[in-house]
Amino acid sequence: MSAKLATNDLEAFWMPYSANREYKKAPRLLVRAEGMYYTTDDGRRVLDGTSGLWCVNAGHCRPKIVEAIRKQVGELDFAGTFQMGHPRAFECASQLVNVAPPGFNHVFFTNSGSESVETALKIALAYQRAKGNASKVRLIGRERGYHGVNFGGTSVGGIANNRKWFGTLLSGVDHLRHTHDLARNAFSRGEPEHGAEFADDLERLVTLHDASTIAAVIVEPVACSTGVLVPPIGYLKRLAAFCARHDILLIFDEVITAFGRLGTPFGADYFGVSPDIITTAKGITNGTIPMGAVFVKSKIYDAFMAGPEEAIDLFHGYTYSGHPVACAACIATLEVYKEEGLLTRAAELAPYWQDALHSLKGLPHVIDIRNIGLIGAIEFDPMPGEPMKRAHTRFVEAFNRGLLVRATGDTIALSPPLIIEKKEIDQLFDIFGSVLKTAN
Ligand code: PXG
Repeated sequence: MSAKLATNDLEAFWMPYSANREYKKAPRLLVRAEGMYYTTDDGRRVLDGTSGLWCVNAGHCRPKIVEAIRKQVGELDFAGTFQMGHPRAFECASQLVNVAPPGFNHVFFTNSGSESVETALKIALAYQRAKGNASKVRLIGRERGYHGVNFGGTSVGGIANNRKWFGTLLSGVDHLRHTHDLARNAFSRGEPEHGAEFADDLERLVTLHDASTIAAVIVEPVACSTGVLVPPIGYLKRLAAFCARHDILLIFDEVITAFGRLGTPFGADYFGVSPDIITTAKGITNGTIPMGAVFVKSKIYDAFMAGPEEAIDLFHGYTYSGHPVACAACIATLEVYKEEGLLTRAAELAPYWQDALHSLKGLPHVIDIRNIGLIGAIEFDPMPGEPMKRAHTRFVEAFNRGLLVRATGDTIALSPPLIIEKKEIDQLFDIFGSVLKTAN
């Protein structure tokens, strides 16, 4: 029998991606949120420098979204979408297609970024088979990539800590080299100048495995979880051209870059590259209700529509694919994005953001600063023998001084809600600058 715990006991909740024992000794608890700020359990206001976890793009507790959720859950709480339907799912998919890059006419709903990735990988494999390319079964990811935590995403992912505990993972997966090149690109503003040729690493993998065995390549346009690696100028175009030449599908994992983070609706728009499949989640509902969506072009959707009309075309889906409450949240979120011009607002703020961020150059232990759109990263030299500690101590200290940042490895990542004002950008860097001056 399990022990009876008081409801304020912290033991029962095994927190994800957390140092549970350390956290539970000195918990950081958030109890309310509005706009750019959280409120802690001891009544302090904390500026949200991370949009929650890269998801609250329009700021917290936006009344229009909250109201749409309230209304929907009281009207149609659940209806499945397997051989059934409800109007919100169709409306939501159409609205999403309207903001997606040209050609992405179809949407498959999931409940998270991880599920979007699994879905995209399975669609890629099934597409190749449907087209008669049954030998195209390999999947290519990239070192330092993050594609969620399920088995497919973990397999194509390239962050060692996320992989090494979990056995052999999927077979038939290989990885491109990563694009981080501190020696040539440190303190780049925006896209780094050097490294388009890293895309040629795909040629090595094609030579090794043969294109006839490769179904798809998956990359994040900007690799955020690993510490914000901005693609070198020309890199993504080169990768896309190579994929097209070899009939390899290109999947952009836009779980973070979709919905305005770079100053364009999608990352594909920003880089002027048209992949075949795009995965999304997070900002799709402004973080309010779990949801993900995989966007595909008609050539992919149509390939599944060639069999008998009464046959199921894709043997895949989740109980909650197109959940009515998530769809209502998404529709309201897209309205807020549109009304306030949030899908392009980061472009206006980016120069100010960039200058403010790069003013931290020269502070103790800072070895690189990277940025694109409303994303920033500050990399520190690691403490000898204690990887990740340098960023973690700065994250804790920033929180104590009223700022939420995200520590990943020896890097601090910043990604504030897209509603941020210049005075809040100043506030963010004032606090963080003071932390960097005093932390060890
Ligand atoms: N792909 C990408 C590119 C992501 O960034 C996922 C897939 C998985 O999404 P879900 O919804 O299953 O978590 C992500 C998630 C961080 C951080 O601090 C990043 C993510 C999640 C939590 C923290 O960098 N990215």
